[in-house]
Amino acid sequence: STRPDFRPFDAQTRSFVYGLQPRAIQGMLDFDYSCKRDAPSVAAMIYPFGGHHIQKFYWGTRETLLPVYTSLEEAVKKHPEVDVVVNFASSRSVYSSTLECLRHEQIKSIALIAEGVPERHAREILWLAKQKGVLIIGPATVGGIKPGCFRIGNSGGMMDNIIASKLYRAGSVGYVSKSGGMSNELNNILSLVTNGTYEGIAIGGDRYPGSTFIDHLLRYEADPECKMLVLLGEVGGIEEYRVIDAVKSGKITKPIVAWAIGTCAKMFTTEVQFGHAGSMANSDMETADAKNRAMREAGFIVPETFEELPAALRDTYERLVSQGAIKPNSEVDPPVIPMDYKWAQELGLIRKPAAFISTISDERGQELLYAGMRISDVFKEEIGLGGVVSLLWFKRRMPPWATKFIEMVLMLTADHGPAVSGAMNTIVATRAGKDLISSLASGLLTIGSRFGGALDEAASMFSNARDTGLTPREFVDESRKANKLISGIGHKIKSVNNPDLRVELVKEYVHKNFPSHSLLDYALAVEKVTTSKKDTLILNVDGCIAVCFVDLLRDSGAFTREEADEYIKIGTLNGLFVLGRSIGFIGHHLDQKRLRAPLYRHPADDIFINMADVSQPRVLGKMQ
Ligand code: Q5B
Repeated sequence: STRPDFRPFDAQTRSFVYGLQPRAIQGMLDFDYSCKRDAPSVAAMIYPFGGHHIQKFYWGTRETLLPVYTSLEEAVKKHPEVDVVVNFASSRSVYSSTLECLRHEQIKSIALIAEGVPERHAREILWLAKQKGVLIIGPATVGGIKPGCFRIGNSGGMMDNIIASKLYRAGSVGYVSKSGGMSNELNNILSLVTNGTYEGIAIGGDRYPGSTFIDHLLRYEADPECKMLVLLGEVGGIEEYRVIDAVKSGKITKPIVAWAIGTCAKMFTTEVQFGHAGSMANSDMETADAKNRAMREAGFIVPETFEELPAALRDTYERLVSQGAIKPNSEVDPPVIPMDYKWAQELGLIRKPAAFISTISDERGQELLYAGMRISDVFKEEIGLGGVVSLLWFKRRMPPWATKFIEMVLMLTADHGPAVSGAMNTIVATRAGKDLISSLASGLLTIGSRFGGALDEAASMFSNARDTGLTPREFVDESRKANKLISGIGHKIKSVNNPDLRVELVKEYVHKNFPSHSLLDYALAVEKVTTSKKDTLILNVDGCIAVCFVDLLRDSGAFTREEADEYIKIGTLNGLFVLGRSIGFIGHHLDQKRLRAPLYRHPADDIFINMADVSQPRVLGKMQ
C-alpha cells in the first residue's frame, strides 16, 4: 500500500470482515456510499462454515454482491489490495483467527470487536502484532471511524447519526477514547463546535488493548491533515501518563484537549469498577482527578468539568482557524441513502400490503399457536391428532366424539395392502431408487376419483341428492341416465358377501356416537338399490367416511350450515384419505428399502402389446 504508516485508513482502504455480519457490513457500505467512495470498503467476508458463496448488499439505491470465503488464505489471494481485517470472531475464536490474519503480510490493521477475550490471548496477539508492525484496535471495541474514508464495523452508530455528525467528510480533529459510546458523543460534539472528526478510534475497555492512546495520538501528530488532538481518558490504568510524557518531551506538539472520565468515583466510599474491565483506580495516580490535574499541568487543554468540554474544543478550534492552521472546507451534502425498509417500518413511516394472509398458525411469539391454541395446551388438554386436525383444518376445537372420529378415519385409511394403485406406485418408485418423499409423492399422485379420492364428490353427490328430495332410487336412476358413476359406491374386491369391515366399523361408531346420521342412512338406502343390481356396488370406505363427515359437519354444533357446505364445496374430505394413506405409503417405501428390493420391470407377457391399428405416417411431399 502507498499509505504512510500514520494513516492506516483512507478512501481507498479495503477490508475483510471476519464472521457473517450482514448488518455491520451494510452499515459500512452505507457509510462508504455517503462518503462517495468509488468502491465499497468491504471486499469480502471470511466465514469458515457453510461453504463459499456470495451475499447481496445495497450500494446506495442499487445492489452489489460480496463473496464469502471459507478461509483467509483464499481471500488474500483473491484480494491483494485488502490490508484491514474487521474481526467479529467471538471471544472463543478471536485468538486463532487473529493469529491467522497475522500470518499474512498484506494485513496491516486488525480490529477486534469481541468482548471477554482472555487477557493472556490479548497480550500474545499484542506482542506478535508489534513484531510484525500490525496495528491492532481492540479487543472489546466498536473500532473507529475515519470520516469520508472508512468505518470499522458499527462505529459511528446508525446512518442518521453518521449524517448528523457529518462523518461523511473529513474534519480536522483526531480523537482517541476507550469507549465506542463516548466516541459517538465526541463525533456529535465535534460536529457542533469544530469542523468535525478527522479520525476517531475507540481502543476498547480491556486492560490490554492492542493499541493505546499514545499509538493513535502519535499517528495524528504525524498526519499533516490532523490539526487538533482530543484524548478522552478514564479512571484506571496509566496510559494517559504516556501521552503526558510525549507532550512534555515534545513528541506531541499539536494542541490537545483532554478529559479523564470517572471524576465521580470519589463520591463512592469504596473503589468503583466502571463499565470497562480496566476502569478502576488501583492507585491515586489512576484516578480521573489525578489524570486531569497532570494533563492540565503538562499543557493539555483540560476543562473543569465534562460539560465544559465542548467550549474548550470550540475555543481551541477557533484559535486554530484564526491562526490559519485550519481552513474549513465548504460543506457538501452527502448523497441520500434510502432508509432500510425494516427501519422505516419500525418508525411507522411506511406501510405495505401483505402478500399473504394466514389464519391457522403462528410461530412468531414465545409459543407456537395452532388456531390460537398454545402447543403446550395441545398436550396438556390431550386433544390428540384429531384435535390438531380440527384446529389446523377447521380452525376450531371439535367435540371429542368428532376428533376421535377423525383419528378413526386416519387409522382406518392408513393402508389397504400393497395391491392398491397408490401403494403400487410407491413401491415401483422406491424400487426405481427414489427417496422417501418422491416415492410417497408418487403414491399420493394416484389418489383420484376412482381410488381414494372419491370423498369430496361422494359428499356433494349424496347431500345434493338428499337435499333436493330425490329418493335413493331416483338418485341411482338419475345418475345412470346422466351416465355418471356414483362416487363412494363400488369396490374392486369388497361386496355384500365380502363386506368391507372398515365400513362396518365406521357405521358402528357413528351409530353409537354421532348426534345424527341422516346422510349415512340415506347412503345406506342408496346402497340397497345399487347392490340389488350388482353385489360389489356397496357403499365403499370413501363413500361411508364422506357421508358421515357431512353428518358431522352439519350436526356437531361446531359449524353453521353455511360453513359445513363451504367445507364440502372447497374440497376438504379427500384430505382425510391423503393424510391417512400417507402412513401406509411411507410404510411400503421403508418395507421395500429394508428388503433391498431391486428395480421393478413389469413382465412383458403381462402386457398385451398390439400395434395392428397404428396408422402409417402420412408422407408429406416427395420422398427422394
Ligand atoms: N358401477 C371403485 O369398479 C370402482 C359404479 C357403478 C354406479 C358406481 C368403481 C367406481 C366410484 C368411485 C369410488 C373409491 C372403480 C373406491 C377406494 C379405496 C380402497 C381401494 C381398494 C382402499 C370399482 C361394474 C358395473 C358397471 C358399472 C357399475 C361401478 N361403479 N354404478 N355407481 N359408483 N366407483 N372410488 O369393480 O352395467 O356392468 O356396465 O369407480 O367410489 O378406492 O382397496 O382397492 O382402501 O385402498 O372395476 O378401498 O365402482 O367395476 O367399473 O367394472 O363396473 O358396476 O357401471 O355396470 P369395478 P366396473 P355395467 S374405494
